[in-house]
Amino acid sequence: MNTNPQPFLAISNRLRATPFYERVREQGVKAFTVYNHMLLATEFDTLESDYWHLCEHVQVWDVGAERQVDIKGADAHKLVQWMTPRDIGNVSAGRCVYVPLADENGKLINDPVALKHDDNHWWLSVADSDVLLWAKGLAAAARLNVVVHEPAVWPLAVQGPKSEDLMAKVFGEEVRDIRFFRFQPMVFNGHAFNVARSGWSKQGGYEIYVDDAKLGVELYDALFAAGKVMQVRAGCPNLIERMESSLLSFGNDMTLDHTVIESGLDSFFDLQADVESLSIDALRREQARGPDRKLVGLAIASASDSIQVATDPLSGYMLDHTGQAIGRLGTQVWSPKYQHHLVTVMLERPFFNGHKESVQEESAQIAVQLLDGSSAQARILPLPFDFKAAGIV
Ligand code: THG
Repeated sequence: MNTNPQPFLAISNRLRATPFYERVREQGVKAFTVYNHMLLATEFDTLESDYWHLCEHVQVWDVGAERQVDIKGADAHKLVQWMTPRDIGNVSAGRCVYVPLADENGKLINDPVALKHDDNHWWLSVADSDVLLWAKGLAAAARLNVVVHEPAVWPLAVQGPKSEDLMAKVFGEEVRDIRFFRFQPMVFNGHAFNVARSGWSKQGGYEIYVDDAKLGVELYDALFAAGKVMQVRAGCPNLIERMESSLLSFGNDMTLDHTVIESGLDSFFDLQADVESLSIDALRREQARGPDRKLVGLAIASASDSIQVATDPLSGYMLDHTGQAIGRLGTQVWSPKYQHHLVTVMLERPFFNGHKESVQEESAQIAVQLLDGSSAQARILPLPFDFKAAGIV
């Protein structure tokens, strides 16, 4: 086996820093990933202690890698609707909306949160793929009256059960009135930042769209000063928490190769709505015939917190106990809360009958291969995980 020390990431200017990079380093970041050509922290103390802290206290996350694709002009609404099969006709200004973006075959491009400033001005707060280029290409080819660019904006997330109290100390009591997936300007040191009730955890929280680097660092420091009594810590999207909360990660759980329906993202909207969208016809055809694969959850009961499912190293597909590939592995992690190993997998059609109902059957089980050569029974569960319905809690 490999006895070399863990290789490290050579950081150059192509991996753009955020205004908070020095702070995050000082605060002891242990690992980064690359996201939208930027550094995104993945761990501070240990995955599990970061997780418990997030569930109990409050964390400030530098999620500046969640880039904004700014779309402005008379055709802005038209372009955003063209990119997503979700009907955005009724979205009002000041609202956030989760919008899968898909191509003419219904395959995913990205799964951003869209923020509507007004009819002629939208932000797509994107996951890890080059939506900027896709949007510019569509706009240029269709000769749309829009300007598409990536503004100097770095989201800062404040997440955890004490996030509301911390935000109220820094921005005033008014932040308590911001409802889920709404945003509004909130003033700090004389500058209005857009603040949304959102974030990539289910522990509650906000996202501040920092559009001034210098003031952003002052805000960062103010959050840590005010949060001291609440045991605030620097944090980041946490693998354990986001799996327990069934928050999907584009590139991990689903990719450019998978459709909106295969990824289960059609559950967020109605495919029958009348929309001018690039992917809608392909998606309706796929819905009628049933998808070829389906993203599902697996739960493996285990006494050990260190089991790992095996994959074929070339395809990345999980294997059943006979060595047969069952579907592409998404994510796997041990859940300390549910005492199960949680997995996402893009299960191929032979292993489900193409309809949602079949994977909801209580009895659906599959024997999967583990890294140590043994096998384990995995329960197939629909996403989002419902641990109560599954009898796990
Ligand atoms: N916040 C912002 N930008 C982002 C993310 C974010 N860009 C990248 C990535 N995360 C985009 N992906 C998601 C996935 C899920 C959610 C948000 C962004 C999410 N989902 C909720 C859920 O699944 O219950 C709510 C969805 C809804 O009600 O519509 O929040 O986190 N700025």
